[in-house]
Formats: sequence, structure tokens, C-alpha cells
Amino acid sequence: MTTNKSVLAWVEEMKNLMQPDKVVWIDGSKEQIEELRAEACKIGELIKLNEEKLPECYLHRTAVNDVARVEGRTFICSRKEEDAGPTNNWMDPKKAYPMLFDIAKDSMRGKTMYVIPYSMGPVGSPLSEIGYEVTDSIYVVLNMCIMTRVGAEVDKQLGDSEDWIKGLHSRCEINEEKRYICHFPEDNYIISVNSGYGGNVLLGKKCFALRIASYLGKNHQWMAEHMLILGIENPKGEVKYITAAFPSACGKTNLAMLIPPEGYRKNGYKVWTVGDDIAWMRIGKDGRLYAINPENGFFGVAPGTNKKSNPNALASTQKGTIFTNVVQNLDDNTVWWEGLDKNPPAHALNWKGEPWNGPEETAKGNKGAHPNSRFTAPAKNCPCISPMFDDTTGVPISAIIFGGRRAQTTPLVYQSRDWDNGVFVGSIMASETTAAATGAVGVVRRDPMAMLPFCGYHMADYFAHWIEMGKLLGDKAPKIFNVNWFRLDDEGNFLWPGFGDNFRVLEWILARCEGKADALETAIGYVPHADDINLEGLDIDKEVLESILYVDNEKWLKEAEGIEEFYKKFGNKLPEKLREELKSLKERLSK
Ligand code: GTP
Ligand code: SPV
Ligand code: MN
Repeated sequence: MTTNKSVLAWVEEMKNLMQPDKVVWIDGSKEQIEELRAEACKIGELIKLNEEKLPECYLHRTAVNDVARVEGRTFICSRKEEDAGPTNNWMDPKKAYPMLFDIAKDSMRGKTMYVIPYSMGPVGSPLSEIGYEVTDSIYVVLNMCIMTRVGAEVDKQLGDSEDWIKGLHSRCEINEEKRYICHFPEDNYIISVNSGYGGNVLLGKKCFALRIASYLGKNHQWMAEHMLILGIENPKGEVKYITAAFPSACGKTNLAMLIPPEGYRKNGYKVWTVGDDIAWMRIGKDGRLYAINPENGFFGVAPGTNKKSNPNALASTQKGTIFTNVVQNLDDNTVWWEGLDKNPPAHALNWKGEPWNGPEETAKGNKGAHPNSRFTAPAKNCPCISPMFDDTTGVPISAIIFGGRRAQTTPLVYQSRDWDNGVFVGSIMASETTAAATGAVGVVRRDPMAMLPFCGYHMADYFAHWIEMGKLLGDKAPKIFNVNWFRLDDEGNFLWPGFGDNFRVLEWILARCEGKADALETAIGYVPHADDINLEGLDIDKEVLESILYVDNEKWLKEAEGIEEFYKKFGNKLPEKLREELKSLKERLSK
């Protein structure tokens, strides 16, 4: 337990507010984790799975009204409304604090309050930050112990400093009407009530590592981004690193753990995973941009994960993993989800815990796992985890990739003209919505840099910060690209095979960074000729590839109208540079 006065005073305050019967400090030790797992099983919060097939693995079911992030109930509580900007919900802290404290008041009577000291990033790294979360949920404690670095070494690292983030989580009654996920960037404070679902309650993740950290980054010349980080090793043993920002459930975990196609593997190519969801980036001593993954585990989408699509993710879930809202196979007490294999278990419980006959229900089109069901797996389980994973300086970034889920219009890949044009490309990202947040699925919306739900301040200031970082980086700035794995044909089939074959696109991207690959200059940027992408060992028609590389100026002119409309939101706060980028794009399209 810490002796830090600011931490102790706040925990005392939390105790007085929520009136738990007991306070338990989490030290992250194996013994304590074992005790908590046993307790969680006793009270029905976790179900222990088959110890032989899935050692130290557990299943959790959330309340049926609590299965994804709730963007409509997520607030940025900056003192001034303007500082939250037009893309965030805002609440006046003068209103928010009393309202939230009133909801949380006495909510832990008869319960235990757990205090979790955690570090985002390797303990002691100059890029890392420390937080304390109080919670009444053992599920949250055990997830945080996988997703972050937890325990006594964190207390020690913080010492007497007051530089840490407060996180109050209380499940209260899991009442949707009183569910709030509130952020106070000016106070380093996060308050989450009436939820028990991942992104709403694992406060180190989206709340801290993106919403609060993006604000810290703006003020201290670094960047907190919704990005995976991966290393690509070539046959000479050289490793180049890239980051990629895709919206929720649009392929970050899959790309981060990709296995290159056989031909590449034979030649000695390899992919190393540094992170699958969040990157913190800072300019290093040599002037290049360095990234760390602030997390210590993967909170991944289960459906669609299988031996073929993402063997590394699947391998990561075979030990010490918590599964949330998947199917429980009662025959051997293991788990199943749509897309794991073609054999849904007949004797099973669905994600709600109801009897579920897999083959019968599947034939009727009824899913067993929730579309946003997840696994929480230790990063160390991943067969391709990067040797640089715990490195305190991070990895130097050669390329930044933006991408989304677009059935049409956006080509498979293109390169921006330069950094500022790349910021423009990120700012105009649009993607179809997914089950990762509550609300309609499949609706195209603008999601700049995949940060729409995660930027903790005014989005136009965030764009300006990107432009500023480009100035600081100068000619050492990573090159910026955009990808789209999700183009569909008229029948709704994917035109690009995706997954491991995305390596073919990454190869072109790295070659472009080294000035070694050819490209066609189009109105939106540089696009490979079909011949520039290596198709060896892949069964795809060249015409199909050409069609998904084609830049249709007519469609893009319509797209530009949508961008103009979106930009209007930001009024005169929009950086002039981006306005100019839009203008010159329209000029090039009309030529
Ligand atoms: P969050 O954890 O919500 O941030 O999601 P994510 O961006 O990590 O997405 P993830 O890799 O979990 O993929 C989400 C869904 O997209 C899964 O169902 C995948 O099977 C699917 N997917 C990922 N990559 C590809 C791809 O290259 N092509 C196609 N067609 N689908 C993909
Ligand atoms: C996302 O939605 O982008 C996730 C899952 O990574 S959550 O932790 O719920 O935000
Ligand atoms: Mn995510």
C-alpha cells in the first residue's frame, strides 16, 4: 500500500462517499489474484473454465443492457463548453460532480472497494503515466491486472508525486438511465457509474489512455492515439515499425498480429506485435517519432477470431484469459463464438446464459455470442509479441496508416502527399459503425483518426496539434497512408482477401517510405499500380485489384461535399491548412 498523501486522502474521500464495508488494496500478486478469482466464482461474477483446455481462464456475462461503450452517455467535463468541442458531449463540471457523487453515494454499502494502482506503459518509462482506480467489481480488478501493469512497483514509482489520474468506478444498479462515463481533463479525474462493460469501466483504457491522455499530449507535445503498433522484420533482420488507426472493430487487433503469406514467411519476413489498440507517441532524441503501447494485454473482439483469420490472437486466449459474453460449451466447459469454427456446440449457454442449441439456433440465424463479445488476454501470451514490448523508449515509427470500413469509394491503399495532407486524410476518415458501441451498425460516419469517441478536447484543436507535431518532426516525420480492407462487390462480398494478405499492402507502404516503390499520382494521393502489389500465391483477378485501386473522381467529389459539411461543425476553429487541403483536393478532382 502506498504512503502517498494525495492518493490516501482521495481513497479516504471515496470510502466516505461510497461507504464500502471493506477496502482492499490491489498488489497484483499471484496469491491475491487467485483469492479474487475464487471469490468472483463464489459470487457468480466469473465462471471457471476447463483447467486442462483453458488454464486459468474464466467466463463473465455482463448485464444484457450493458454490452458496449455508450457514446451518448460519455461526457467531456471541461470547465468551458467550447473546450470539449462540437464532437463531444459536454457537461459542466459544476453540475457533473454533484450529480455523479450523488449517484455514487452509499453505492458500496455491503460491498468491498478495491483500490487498483496501475501504470499505463512500462513502469518507469518517461512515456508512462500512473492512475488509481477504485471499483466495486472484481471483474474490473482482474481485467485491469491483465490490461495494465498493476501493483506495488507502481506505488513505488509514483512516490510522493501528485501527478496521477483518479478513476472512480461504481456499478451502482447498472441502471442505463443513470449511466455516465465522465472525464474531467483539467482535474485528471474520471468517473464511471452504472456500467460493468469493458470500455466504460476499465478506466485505464479509453478513458485515461485516450480521452485524458490526448489532452495531456496536446499540452506536452506528445500524442495519444487509437492505434495499433507493429514491427515488420525483413529477410535481413531489419525491423521497421508502423502504427495504424482504425475505428473500433475495424481490424486493429488483426493487423497487429498478422501472419505474412507463405511466400513472405519462406523468405524470412515476420511481424512483431507491439500494441493492438492504443499508441502513445513522443519525439525521441534523434528527432524521430517513438511509440509505446500503454497497455499490457488485449481486450479483443471475439467473433471472427479463428485459427485462420488470427491464429496469434487465438493462441493469446488459451491461458489466463477472461472471456466476456461468449457462448459456454457445457460439454467440455470451454467457449465458442461465431466464426471460431463451423461447429457451434449443441449443449451450450448463449451469452445471456440461456440454453442454446448451436446447430439449431445457427440454422435459424440466432447468434450465441454477443457481436461485441470480447477476450481479455495477457500480451505476453501472444506468440509474436515484440521483444520491444516492454522497452521504455518505445519504437521508431516509419509510417502511420489510417483506415476504415468503407464498402465503396476509398481505395485499398493510398499515400498522402505530405504530412499536412496526411493530417487531412486522417481528419476526413469515415467508417461504417460497428457493435463496439451501442446504436445502429453499418452507418457511415466521419471518424477522424478513429478518435471521434476518444478525443478528450476540441477536435479542431486536435487537428491543429497534429499539424504542430508535423512541424516539430520536419523531414523525420513518418509517412502517412490510408487503407480500406472492406470494399464490397454488388453481392456484398469482400473484394480483398484481407487478414494475412494485408501484408502485401504493408510491403508497398514500407517500400514507399524508402522511395523504392512506384505509384500513380491521383487527385487524392499516390496509389499503387496493380503491378506494384505482390500477388504471388494469391488467387485474385487483376481486374478486381484494379477496381479497388481505382480513384473515382465523381464519387470523390460527392465525398468532398460530405467533408465540407463535416468541417462546418468546427467553424473558424478548423485549421486553415485543412481548409486549404480540401480546396486543393476539389480543384484536383475537377480537373
Ligand atoms: P476494437 O478492439 O474494437 O478497437 O477493434 P479492432 O480494430 O481491434 O478490430 P479487430 O481486429 O478485432 O477486427 C474486428 C472485426 O473485423 C473482426 O470480426 C475481424 O474478423 C474483422 N476484420 C479484421 N481484419 C479484416 C480484414 O482484413 N478483412 C475483413 N474482411 N475483415 C477483417
Ligand atoms: C473499442 O471499442 O475501440 C475497444 C473496446 O477497443 S472498448 O474497450 O470497449 O473501448
Ligand atoms: Mn479500440
